[in-house]
Amino acid sequence: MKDSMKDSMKDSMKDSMKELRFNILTLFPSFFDNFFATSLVGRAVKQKIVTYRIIDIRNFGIGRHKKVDDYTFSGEVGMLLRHDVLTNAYHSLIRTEALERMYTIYLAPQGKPLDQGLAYDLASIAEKKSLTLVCGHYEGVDQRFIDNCVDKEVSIGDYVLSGGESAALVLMDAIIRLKKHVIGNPASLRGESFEKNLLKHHQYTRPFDKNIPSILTSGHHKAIFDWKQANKIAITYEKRPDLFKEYPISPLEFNALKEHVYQKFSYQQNKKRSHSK
Ligand code: 6GU
Repeated sequence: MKDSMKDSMKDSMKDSMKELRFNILTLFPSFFDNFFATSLVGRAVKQKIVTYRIIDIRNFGIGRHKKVDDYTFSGEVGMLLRHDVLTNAYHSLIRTEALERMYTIYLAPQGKPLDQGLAYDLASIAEKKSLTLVCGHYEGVDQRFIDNCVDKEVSIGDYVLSGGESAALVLMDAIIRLKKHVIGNPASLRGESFEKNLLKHHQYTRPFDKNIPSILTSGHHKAIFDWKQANKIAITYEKRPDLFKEYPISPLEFNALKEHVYQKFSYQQNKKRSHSK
């Protein structure tokens, strides 16, 4: 192999990291203990596929009382995390982490709503950079910290949380399970909920009884595949019309859906009729 080729391979290997690295800035370090010790994530940590550092913001607090927050200049009730305290906590990472290798996320209601697409985007950024998650508390953080240090603000939904920690758990879970080798069988990532904007189809396991759709035990792979597809579409149509609108339905699938809706409707009508007799 030519030396120049070796060099460019080395460069691209250097560019992508083997493990998924998280830095977490929080006032509640113990919040994360169970998360990193349990289940799929626990195993990934043991195997060093996931590594993490937790920075206790309190350690950077001011004075004898380690004060981390203060009143806003605009006079709202409630306190903000101080800019200098957060910045010092943040810069403590830079001793071991090159700034250009860090991607910083502030978890907050004003952020970009997390969905499976954003989880994939962040998982791909995490192939090259460590993800630093900043968990706010109180009324939020000083805007100067966001302007100077944050690459992206992320929200996990339209509701209010008391702090960013639970949001950070949600975000990390969604990202970690996309990392190679974390899920034993990567085929199980296929056909998941939200793939192509469809929810997952109904599933059954033992014990067997007559309420299990007979196609599923027929051994007829094409028929099972079609049933699953029709079932996903019907479930998405019923439960998440907002997602369904985004799905480019084919004429064949549309007919199957009409049939499904019609059957369900007649089933419900029959039930009503037999009750009223
Ligand atoms: Cl990411 N953080 C906080 N503090 N509240 C939220 C949120 C995040 N997402 C929705 N509400």
